[in-house]
Amino acid sequence: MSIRPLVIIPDSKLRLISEPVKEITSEIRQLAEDMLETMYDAPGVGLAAIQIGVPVRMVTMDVSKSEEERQPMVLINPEIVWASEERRVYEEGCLSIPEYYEEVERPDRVRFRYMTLQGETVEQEADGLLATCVQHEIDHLNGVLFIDYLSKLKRDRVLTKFRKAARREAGA
Ligand code: K1U
Ligand code: ZN
Repeated sequence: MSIRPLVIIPDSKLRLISEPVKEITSEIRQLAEDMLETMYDAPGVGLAAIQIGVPVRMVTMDVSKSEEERQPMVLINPEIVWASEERRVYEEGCLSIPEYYEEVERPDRVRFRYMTLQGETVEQEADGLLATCVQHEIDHLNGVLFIDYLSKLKRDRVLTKFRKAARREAGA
């Protein structure tokens, strides 16, 4: 297992459409382990493979409370199959946009389908943080970031800040 470096905006990899996983190989199992380790280390409640630079449709999540036992989830080729009309606002963060949090409105409840590492297809309904998180992670697989839901003014402000930081780091 290893902790992999996180891809940070404005890296263009974050805008890629990730490819479906065709077969569950030892590389895919290794990737899942590394994603979980990287997510717990960050710490975060979710991670998409592209956030460690791998453009495949894989997500890890754990929305258990800190005092509870860990509940790691590995989602292969996840998709939203139903979303409620009712919407709710949640303050979101993103490991690819460190220390920036903003309110985003999304469907309140969703039903999602995915394959497990054992090759089983699962359908599950979610509300609360799990619903928000799975939508945020599936967006990553389609090159969408939560800042895309904000006003142009807010998005440009955060992009400018991270572009400047990237330039400073490249020059250092
Ligand atoms: O995909 C990511 O960038 C991970 C992101 C997921 C997410 C969080 C909140 C709302 C929607 C999606 C994070 O995990 S950001 C970090 C975070 O929220 C957190 C960190 C430690 C403890 C609890 C939450
Ligand atoms: Zn994110």
